[in-house]
Amino acid sequence: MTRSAVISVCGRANVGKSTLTNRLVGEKVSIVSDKPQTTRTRITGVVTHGETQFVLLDTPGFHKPRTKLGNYMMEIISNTVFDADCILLLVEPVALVGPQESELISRIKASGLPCILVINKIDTVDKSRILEVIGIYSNEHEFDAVVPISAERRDGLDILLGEMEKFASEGPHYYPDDMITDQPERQICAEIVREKLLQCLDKEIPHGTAVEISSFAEQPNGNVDLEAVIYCEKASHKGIIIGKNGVMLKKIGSLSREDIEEFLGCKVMLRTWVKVKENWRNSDLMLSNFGFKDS
Ligand SMILES: Nc1nc2c(ncn2[C@@H]2O[C@H](COP(=O)(O)OP(=O)(O)OP(=O)(O)O)[C@@H](O)[C@H]2O)c(=O)[nH]1
Ligand SMILES: [Mg+2]
Repeated sequence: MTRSAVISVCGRANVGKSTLTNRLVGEKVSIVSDKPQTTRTRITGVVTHGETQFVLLDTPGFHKPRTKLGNYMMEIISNTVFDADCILLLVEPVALVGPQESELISRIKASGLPCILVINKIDTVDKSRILEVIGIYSNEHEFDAVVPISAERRDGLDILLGEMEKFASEGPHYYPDDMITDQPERQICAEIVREKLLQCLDKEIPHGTAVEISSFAEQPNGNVDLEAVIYCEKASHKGIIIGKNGVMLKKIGSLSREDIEEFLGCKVMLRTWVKVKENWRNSDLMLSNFGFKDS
């Protein structure tokens, strides 16, 4: 008999939700960066272990929105996190319940859903600190389990999977067993380019970018020709993204190409363009054109 569970992953920005999702899936389905608000929508990662299939729902970081894009991201959290069999609340290994965690915990209580507290990044602190964190969070809510992990180093993930297994129930798998995500290839390629923008650029610039794959053409020899359009919010940002003599765009392009080749498993020719769309993060029309539609 097969078993399955839908597990949502929530927490403040930058806490490691996407890193954990990728580690559990065993492949990269969600982009990661050291900047907050990297994930903008719900990303599904599928993990099948023998009889059991977990459908992981990675979500944007919980924050106070300042743009319509931010509002969309918060709606995704509300619509995704509480539509699961079990919630993973990821927190930093800090003995302080911040406003984001407080708000999430009160919504978790209201939902009545099971919740596992996952303390991430334990590689950055000593053991005594972890006990303090467990103590402080246990005062806030009766979690179904508390699991300290290091997503980056894969520490504690088997224990976490064991706890998640308790919330699986008998029933058919939602996805084919060899599937790891429901995102189309084009979207993953666009996200890879956005990851490189986040890696290479500072301050507000990467947060104001969106990437669209305008052409995805498989060649007779099996290689793929791609065209990516990078949208940014200001002409001055466009100049920075392109860089002196085009050096920055070249770097972003070649880092993206390497990862896309690995993902698609073939040679890739990637052409990139940069266009300005002022204030797109506050335009309903542009947001919906970029696929930020609530469903
Ligand atoms: N030291 C350490 N760093 C980690 C660990 N897990 C994630 N990180 C780092 O934390 C940063 C944020 O990781 P993400 O996975 O993008 O975090 P996120 O919660 O998905 O962030 P948003 O999508 O912006 O909400 C990256 O620089 C990761 O490399 C960990 O276990 N240990
Ligand atoms: Mg993320």
